[in-house]
Amino acid sequence: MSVVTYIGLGSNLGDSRQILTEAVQNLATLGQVKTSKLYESPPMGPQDQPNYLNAVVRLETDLEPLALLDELQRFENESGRVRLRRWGERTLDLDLLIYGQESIQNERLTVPHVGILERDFVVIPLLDLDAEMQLKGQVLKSLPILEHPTVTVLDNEDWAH
Ligand code: A4P
Ligand code: MG
Repeated sequence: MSVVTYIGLGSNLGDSRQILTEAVQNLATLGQVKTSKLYESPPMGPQDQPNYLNAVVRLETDLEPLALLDELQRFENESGRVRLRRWGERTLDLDLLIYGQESIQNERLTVPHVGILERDFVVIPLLDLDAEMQLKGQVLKSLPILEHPTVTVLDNEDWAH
């Protein structure tokens, strides 16, 4: 039985566009994928780091949550992941944002991912993939953070092809 999941992609070190393109190709080995537009966003957290490229992928997969997390972490490591500090610069960050309708809480995984509703660089690409999406009883397109977005669009949904 396949489940609809959403994966958040971020990079602000190295050739971020190439790194995210390869991440989409890797995710496509796990099931059917659809990509959001490609965005640039100012850093959340320490400000003395480069802007991020961000996107979200909708992935339909048969993998269980922890098996999916294993794959995401393998892709991070294979991209030569460098991560210097919490909320700091990194070559590739893959977050499991949403897994079907499930709420998951264990030592390796919190789903839905914490902070989705406060991060326009996550909410805006999610809305590309599902304009009517709701999460934790919130209609995403009505969130106040969308009134003054900090992200800019770099490319349309075809960016990874
Ligand atoms: N983990 C728990 N739940 C999840 C989940 N749903 N998906 C655990 C993925 N991992 C999850 O992750 C640390 C641990 O979280 C993992 O071992 C996993 O078991 P990490 O990626 O090594 O740590 P991190 O990313 O440095 O920390 P954190 O708190 O996950 O940071 P975020 O929330 O990922 O934020 N600014 C902009 N503009 N764009 C960004 O993309 N990203 C970050 C990182 C900071 N600032 C940003 C951006
Ligand atoms: Mg992370």
